[in-house]
Amino acid sequence: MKVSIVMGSTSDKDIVIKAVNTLKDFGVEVEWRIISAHRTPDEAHRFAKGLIDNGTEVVIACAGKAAHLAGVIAGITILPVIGLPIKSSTMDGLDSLLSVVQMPTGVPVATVAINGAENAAILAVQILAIKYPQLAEKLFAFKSSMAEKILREDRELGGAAN
Ligand code: RP5
Repeated sequence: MKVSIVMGSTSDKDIVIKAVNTLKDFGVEVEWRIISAHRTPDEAHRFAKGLIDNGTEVVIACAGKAAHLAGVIAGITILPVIGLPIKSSTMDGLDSLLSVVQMPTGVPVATVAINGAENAAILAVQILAIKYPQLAEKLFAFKSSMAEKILREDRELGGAAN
């Protein structure tokens, strides 16, 4: 089980590392690369064309500003592509979000929230869990622990769960 993460710039790394760590927590093999749709377009094409041969099953593409990386990769590969819009300095990430999510019919990019790196990773795990039962087990445990945490916090607050 393998996820390839690609980001447009080294400046995306502080956000993207959260997706890498979440995937590792689930025991998923991760490859991460810096490839720009604009600055290294040939490499972006080579990367997208080689994904299936290198064993990748899901792609997470992360970029900010005019964030075309996820769309370019989704235009080349048949693998599911999750788009992670990175918050930019000038428009709070709305530019990135719209660039990632507004794909033409026939070329979907499953877009998560601005800077939603953990959710990008969890969505990738959910896709992989269709094929790998051990990941489904981990997701059930993950959901239970989230629920337990909220119930505990509610109890501590003196809420109805008491
Ligand atoms: C995008 O442009 C990158 O994904 C990054 O979020 C944004 C800015 O890149 P830098 O100018 O910081 O390298 O391609």
